[in-house]
Amino acid sequence: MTDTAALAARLDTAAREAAATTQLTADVALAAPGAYAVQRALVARRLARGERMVGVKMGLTSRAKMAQMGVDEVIWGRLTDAMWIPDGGAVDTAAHIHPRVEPEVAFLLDRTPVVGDDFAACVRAVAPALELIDSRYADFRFTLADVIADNTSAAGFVVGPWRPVPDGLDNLGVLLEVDGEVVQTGSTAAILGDPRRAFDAAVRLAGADGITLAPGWVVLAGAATAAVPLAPGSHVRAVVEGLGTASLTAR
Ligand code: 0L1
Ligand code: MG
Repeated sequence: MTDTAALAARLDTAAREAAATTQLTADVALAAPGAYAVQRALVARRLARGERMVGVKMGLTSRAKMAQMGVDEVIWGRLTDAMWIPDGGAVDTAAHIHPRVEPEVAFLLDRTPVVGDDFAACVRAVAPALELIDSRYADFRFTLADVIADNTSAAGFVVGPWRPVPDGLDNLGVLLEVDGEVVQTGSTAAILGDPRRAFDAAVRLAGADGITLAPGWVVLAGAATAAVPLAPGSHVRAVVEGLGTASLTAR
């Protein structure tokens, strides 16, 4: 087994057994290109088990998360159908290591975009969304290369009702509620200043890795607030001004 395959297998096992592993970078030298190769191999294992790609997610899209990681570029990960949680659906917390949720905005692609394409010409609809993240590393601690290899902590996502793209997306109020209590407030401005920039980044970064974004795929634009831990029994709802809500219940 190559290093890349072995590292992907290690992260895959950690996710499937809900048992944290140590950072890959504690054992091997890894920079972003090698880390994306591990991510590709990691998701290839899921695809070999019958999952299919349904989109991509952008990560570290807020200035706060970028500063925390000491980077000035967003990262991206792959979404498969097995990660798609129906709106209002249930998440088994025992199937994850230390799951967290964050409110996001999702885009539905109408056609395959190329770099420089106009957002409005390529995106058919927009929706409020929740991302379930679960680092496969102990204590949710990692370097940039580690988190890229770990498919940018992607574990699941909920998409609320799709609606036509409104005129302005750059400053919509966002709430994250747990059991009816507001636990985080933010704005879509936290997503790269305007979540439409996440679409541009998705096209550029996934395209550079040979990924063709397909009509019907979802782009998760990034978090509008900090993520919060997902506790068993809790009901979580993202509310995005003018777009509606997306929710899940944790078991
Ligand atoms: O979706 C995200 O922004 C998460 C990116 C990875 C960092 C984290 O797990 O918080
Ligand atoms: Mg996210």
